[in-house]
Amino acid sequence: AVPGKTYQLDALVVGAGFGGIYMLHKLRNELGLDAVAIDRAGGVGGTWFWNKYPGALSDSESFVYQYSFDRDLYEQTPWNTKYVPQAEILAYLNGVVDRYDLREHVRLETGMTEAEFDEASGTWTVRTDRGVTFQSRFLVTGLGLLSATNLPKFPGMETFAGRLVHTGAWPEDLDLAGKRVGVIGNGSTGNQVITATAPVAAHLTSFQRTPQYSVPAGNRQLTAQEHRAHRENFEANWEQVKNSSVAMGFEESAVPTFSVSPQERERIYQRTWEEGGGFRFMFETFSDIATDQDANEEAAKFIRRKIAEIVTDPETRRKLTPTDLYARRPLCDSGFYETFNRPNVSLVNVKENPIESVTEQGIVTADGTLHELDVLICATGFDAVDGNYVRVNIRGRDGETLKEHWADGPTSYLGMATSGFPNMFMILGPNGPFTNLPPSIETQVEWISETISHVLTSGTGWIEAKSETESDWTETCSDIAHQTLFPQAASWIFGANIPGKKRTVMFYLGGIKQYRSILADEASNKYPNFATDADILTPA
Ligand code: NA7
Repeated sequence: AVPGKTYQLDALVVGAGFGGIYMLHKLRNELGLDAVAIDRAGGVGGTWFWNKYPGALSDSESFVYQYSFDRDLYEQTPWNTKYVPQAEILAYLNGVVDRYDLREHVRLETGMTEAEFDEASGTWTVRTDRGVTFQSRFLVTGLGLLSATNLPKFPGMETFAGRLVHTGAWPEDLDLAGKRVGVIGNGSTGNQVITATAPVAAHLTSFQRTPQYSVPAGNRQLTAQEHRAHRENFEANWEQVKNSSVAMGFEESAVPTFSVSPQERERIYQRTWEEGGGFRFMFETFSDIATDQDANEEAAKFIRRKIAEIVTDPETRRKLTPTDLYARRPLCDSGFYETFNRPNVSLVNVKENPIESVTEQGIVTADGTLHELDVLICATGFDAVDGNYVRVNIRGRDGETLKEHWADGPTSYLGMATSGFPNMFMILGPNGPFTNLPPSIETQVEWISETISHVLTSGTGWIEAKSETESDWTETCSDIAHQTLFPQAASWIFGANIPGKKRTVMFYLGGIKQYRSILADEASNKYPNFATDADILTPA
């Protein structure tokens, strides 16, 4: 691509992760469109390109953490562990790019800076930080749900003489062996990076604001028999996934917590604890952990008892034990609580003893202690879901930016379309399904592809979600979310992790089965909730 030049396309895909790669394949190889993908990263893979921190692992089980659209690809994927480490997922995605001859159609180190829709020509103009401009009829964004990094601001941070890194932009040259390492954050990422780093670091200090509930992941080699069964049961397994709620490859429980005896309850928790899996513990044990306060507390108590059994030092145990609801994104680990029994690991509760400043040598806490560090790792999460959308200027039909459109919180129809932004489709946009992501990504990409095909064949110039439909969908998502306990816990799922960010509902918690059926209805009824250019431009 030549800087200063404008390229004409049928479709531009922004982002080359799980979503963008499949989208590009659909647009080019199935619809035969002139389509290109751009990505700000130096390689394809999205999340799995950026998050190269030690211990990075998908905690959806490997047999469902893949594409399902190509059975041969599935047969050939050599994953033999229950969960897949980052490097293997990245290699897989690179393999997919080559398998479908997509590499020459991906422009790397090319970030979208601005996009603007022109009503007269019915095209998007997308400018990039490379000076290259694209003009395209369709714009599909797969900017990443968890991609815009959140870096906390502590006084003096810029004076730190060691390495300061965020897990979501991990430098490949960083060796933690023998280093004094500090980790701020203990969500899914912090949990993994702490557990993997403690055995190699000279000393690790974990700075925790809110203790978390975590259960064992139970990662292990799959037996040859399991591996074969996943392949032989391909159709049945994916059918199950697509007709479930969280798309994790197991049947969600229909049994309420207090419908069984205390002994039976304990047996079910214990069985799942031994098998492993955060989503399994929350959704496969009992049906009401995420919706009923008492059921939630019962599950939380079990995990607290486990923490008490694992952690030997009483003060450390106290700091590690959560007392609030078990209603954030469920975590699982490979020995997280055990890590705090190591002599080279210490724990600071930053609610009790806040970080006052960062100096050349390390972190100073309120009690006056200087925690000397060679490396400071921020596992502090992301400006999730809409973060990457409001960091660039995306200007729709009326000149309104998406940021302005979302001033009261991000909205969409189906997590993919938003009114005033014609022929633009988001993969994992706000108010999409909350699931194991590859099945939802596939669902969305396939629907977007079908919708683009509909626009191409229907004689329409462009379509966009109707404004009232968008309001209804937002309300639906909010109603469903408020039937659960999730909104009561401060987490990224509701935008509660970013200082100053408005707390809103950002997911459709109705499950993938229901979601897929709504999508199918929309398409088979010829898009009743979308308006066309003719509807909008022709005066009544
Ligand atoms: P999360 O889940 O948002 O966790 C971020 C962690 O960082 C969490 O422990 C936060 O504490 C902590 N944090 C954030 N800002 C600060 C400040 N300023 N001071 C101290 N501690 C802070 O991000 P992850 O990367 O772990 O996981 C995101 C998703 O990626 C995950 O759910 C998976 O789906 C994959 P808090 O709990 O807010 O008190």
